[in-house]
Amino acid sequence: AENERTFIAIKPDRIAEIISRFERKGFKLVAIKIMVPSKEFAQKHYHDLKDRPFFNGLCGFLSSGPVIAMGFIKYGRKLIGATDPQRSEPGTIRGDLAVVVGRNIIHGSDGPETAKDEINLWFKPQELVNYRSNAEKWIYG
Ligand code: DAT
Ligand code: MG
Repeated sequence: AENERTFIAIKPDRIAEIISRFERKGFKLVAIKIMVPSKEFAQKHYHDLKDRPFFNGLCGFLSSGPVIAMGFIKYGRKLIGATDPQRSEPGTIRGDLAVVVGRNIIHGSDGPETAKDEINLWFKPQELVNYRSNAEKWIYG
C-alpha cells in the first residue's frame, strides 16, 4: 500500500549506516527517538515471543542500553535480512553487520499490522511527523 509503515529499532552501533540504508532505498523517516526501554517495555514489545526459551535474554538485551526507535513509511523487511545473521544474505543489514542471532542489532516489524502496533507502543501520535520530502516537492511540484 501507498503509505504502509514499518517500525525499526536499532542498537546505537552504526546508526548512520543503518539509517542511510533505509534513506537510500527511499523510505521516509516519520518518527525517531533514542531511549533505554525498561525490561517491562521490552516484554511488551516482544509479547509474541513470551513462550520462547530465549524470551528473557532477548528482553534483557533490548533493555540493556539505548535503542534508536524509528518509524518509516514503506515496509522494509527485505533490507533487514533473515533472523539468524548466519543465514542472512550479504547485502542485507544483518547479513553485512550482525553475527549472533540473539544480538542481531536491528528489529523490524514482521508485517504492516505489527508495524502499526509497534509504532503505537513506541511513539505517541504527536511524535509522528507528516511532511513531504524535498525530493517529492522538487520532482512533483
Ligand atoms: P525477527 O527479528 O527476524 O523478526 P523473530 O521475531 O522471530 O525474528 O525474533 C525476534 C528476535 O528474537 C530475533 O531478532 C532474535 C531473537 N531470536 C529469535 N530466534 C532466536 C533463537 N533461536 N535464539 C536466540 N534468539 C532468537
Ligand atoms: Mg519478528
